[in-house]
Amino acid sequence: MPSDPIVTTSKLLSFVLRHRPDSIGLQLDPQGWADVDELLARLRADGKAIERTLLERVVRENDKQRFAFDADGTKIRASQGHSVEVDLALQPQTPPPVLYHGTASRFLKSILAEGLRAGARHQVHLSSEVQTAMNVGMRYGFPVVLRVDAARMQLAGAVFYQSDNGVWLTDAVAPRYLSVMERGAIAV
Ligand code: HQG
Repeated sequence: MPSDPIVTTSKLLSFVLRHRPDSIGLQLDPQGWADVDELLARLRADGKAIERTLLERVVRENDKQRFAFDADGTKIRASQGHSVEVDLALQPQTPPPVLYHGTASRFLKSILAEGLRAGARHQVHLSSEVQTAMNVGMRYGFPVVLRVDAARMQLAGAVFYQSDNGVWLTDAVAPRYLSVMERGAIAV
């Protein structure tokens, strides 16, 4: 099956804009923005040329809206998921009372003992939708969905942010705020 250029370009941009801008000699500004002209030129110089129209389609049509242009369209950044140091300058927000985290069953024991940790990314990724969490969990194996008591966490002082593409972010989730959702309770 021929690969979808939107998907392959999205993966390339995730690699460069979230994890390894240095791999093409690119520097992100402190908020994670890259100059669009420079990004295209450096990709081209690295043998990974993409057309500007394709870049625009990826920003517009990407299934999770992973990338965003700035107001005048001269800069681009990943909306979340970075491992490089960036300050997305997100404002703290009140989350819905319940959020969800999808994971693989083999991680469950460790998560229930230690809580959710950010790992390589800056923060723990949570969703307001069970289905989205389920899809995230399926990437690593047999999916399990955890219910996160965001209301109680916030009362206890936890700070939540929402990325431009709607992902809820927080530093960590302690085990006492987690419960495993019964499969019967998940309408898929
Ligand atoms: C797990 C994708 C053991 C955690 C997705 C997850 C999402 C633990 C994995 C976004 C743990 C980290 C983020 C602990 C957490 N013990 N395992 N104490 N705490 N974990 O990929 O949340 O396609 O860094 O459950 O759709 O899976 O990239 O995070 O399984 O939105 O745009 O450690 O990435 O979006 O994995 O996914 P990840 P995630 P993109």
